Amino acid sequence: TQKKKMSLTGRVILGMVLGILTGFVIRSLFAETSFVYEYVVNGLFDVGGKIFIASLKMLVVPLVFVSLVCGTSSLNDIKTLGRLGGKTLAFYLATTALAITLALTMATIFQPGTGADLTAATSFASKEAPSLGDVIIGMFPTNPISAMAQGNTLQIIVFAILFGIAISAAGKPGERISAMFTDLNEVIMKLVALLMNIAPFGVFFLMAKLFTSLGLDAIFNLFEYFLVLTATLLIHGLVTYTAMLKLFTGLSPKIFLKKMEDAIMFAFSTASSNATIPVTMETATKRLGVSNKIASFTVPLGATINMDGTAIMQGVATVFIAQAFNIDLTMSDYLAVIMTATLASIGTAGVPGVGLIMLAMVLNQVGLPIEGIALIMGVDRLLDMIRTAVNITGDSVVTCIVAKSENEMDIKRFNDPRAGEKDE
Ligand code: DAS
Repeated sequence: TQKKKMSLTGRVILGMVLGILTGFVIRSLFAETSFVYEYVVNGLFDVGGKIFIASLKMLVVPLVFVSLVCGTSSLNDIKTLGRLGGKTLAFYLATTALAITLALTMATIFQPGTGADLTAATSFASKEAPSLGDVIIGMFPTNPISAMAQGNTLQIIVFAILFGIAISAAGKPGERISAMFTDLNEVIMKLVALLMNIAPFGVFFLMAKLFTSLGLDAIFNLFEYFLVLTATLLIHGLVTYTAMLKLFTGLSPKIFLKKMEDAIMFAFSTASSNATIPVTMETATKRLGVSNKIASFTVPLGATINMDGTAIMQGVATVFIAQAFNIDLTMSDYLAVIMTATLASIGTAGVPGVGLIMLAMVLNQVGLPIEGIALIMGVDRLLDMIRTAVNITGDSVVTCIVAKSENEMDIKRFNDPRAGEKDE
């Protein structure tokens, strides 16, 4: 008999661990000018990692569009759509506000910035926070093809919803188009499954490259910031989400977290909620048992507007920077931070490092020096990876809550530990 092969999750973990070790070994054995860096680190690892990220991103636009058209064309009335949208938005905003409040509380209690050393100050450009009006106007595409070409998720979502509604209203022609989209969706999901097979290698390349250059020394200098932030991210990921899932759905948080493994690892190694959309979608529909109708809407929307981990970083970082510069924050500053960070996260795509740019807006809002960002930039990459994992876990919790409340969840599938697992 044939020996059973390792599951995909097992292989991805293996790729990640081997990658991290390889990175460390290369870093300690070879000089940056050596041929190993030239051909292996900046050659093989770089190329392999970039191809992996590109292949994930390649799937995002067709997947979001096709699955959402399928989802909305099977909703037979606008009322359902409105209710679904309202509920999803309310949960996304509430979890983000909760996340940032937790972050502000933790940072105020543990004071990571008191006595911090301010030597790193360099200049950092800030952008104005967009107004809510601009964000809403920006959601409507003038040209759907250009929205797709630019990968503007919110605009794609709006177009797909309108297109889906038109399909369900168009009678016979609508039915034919709808059948075609259903088939197309199957094919794209198959493509996701195929590409997941290269993930262990992709993750290996990304980790190996990153860990040859990751400034771990910086972590020692900013140890308290790092610790408070990581602890807050973990508390939110493990306690807040678990409690919410239990409270609103009665489902087992343990099964939920176990099934999230792949998506969490993808988010961690790519540091991009957007690039992780295909995996989050697969996890939600195939493993957690959420219907495509719900997941096709909540997952891409969440990857774009719901960033709890990022909000947590911004909360802790704001208090840290205020403490480091000896500036007192008032209660209204705290409220301003909660508002700005929650609003700024809408309309900003889930890509690596974007949280730092948004942080500049938050600092601006409460009059803190933008240079503060330079203090924490050195450790941001690793934290970006952790907070992205929290971001997509938040999207998935809300996805389950909305699905359960709409009776769009296959509980049997959720509870089946093998559902959707690939170990061929
Ligand atoms: N990396 C992010 C994400 O994709 C956002 C951030 O920079 O915080 O979720």
